[in-house]
Amino acid sequence: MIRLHHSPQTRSMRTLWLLHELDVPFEVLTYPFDATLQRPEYLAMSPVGRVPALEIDGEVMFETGAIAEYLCERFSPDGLGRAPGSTERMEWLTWVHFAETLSVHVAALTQQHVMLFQDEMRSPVIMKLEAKRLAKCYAAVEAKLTKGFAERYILQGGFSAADIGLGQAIYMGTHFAALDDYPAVAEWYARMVARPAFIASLPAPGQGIYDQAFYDWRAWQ
Ligand SMILES: N[C@@H](CCC(=O)N[C@@H](CS)C(=O)NCC(=O)O)C(=O)O
Repeated sequence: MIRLHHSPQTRSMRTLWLLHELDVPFEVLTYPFDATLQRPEYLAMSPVGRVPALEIDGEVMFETGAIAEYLCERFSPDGLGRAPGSTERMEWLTWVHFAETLSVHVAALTQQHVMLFQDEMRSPVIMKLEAKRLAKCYAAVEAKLTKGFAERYILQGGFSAADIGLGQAIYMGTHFAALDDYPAVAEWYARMVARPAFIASLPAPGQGIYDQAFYDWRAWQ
């Protein structure tokens, strides 16, 4: 039995998208993105109250990167995963986990723009800095996608969990930094968000944490 503990439009969407792509049976428990995640019963699964948590075969995992590694090893070692010893293994691990480097900037921007209820706590300086650091991550993905061969996916060998991790992180990132200066990323991203499994992982109307398509630090200057 696989059960995903999920809050819409958060990192748990990355695991939800992966589960849909893996086409394995699973259920989803959806939580509001609030103090519900600090209840003892949730903390018993995720010790600092973060989403996702994943119940699988009587055990519980947290951390999207670890979950991606484990699920791919189990269900798609040479499809969405790259098995130990395979030529793309090192690259796969690198880019699966690079999603988290993007996500820390998205999390800081989400806190600044969306989660702080007192305007005096917001800092346009932090907003600008984090948006620029996020765009620097886009530049790294742009360089990867244009690295000497016409890649359709993050890895030359084809669509993998690296596309899912980065696609979800960039989906969140587009709320704060546009893809206009990154044409290869924009072209790849358009294909990622057209995938049925991505669409199936989107929040139901009114359920996400963002009520704007784009949050501009300049609005707070
Ligand atoms: N590195 C963790 C980060 C998980 C994480 O921080 N999730 C956020 C949602 S995107 C969360 O649950 N935040 C709640 C909080 O900060 O209290 C992962 O990749 O799973």
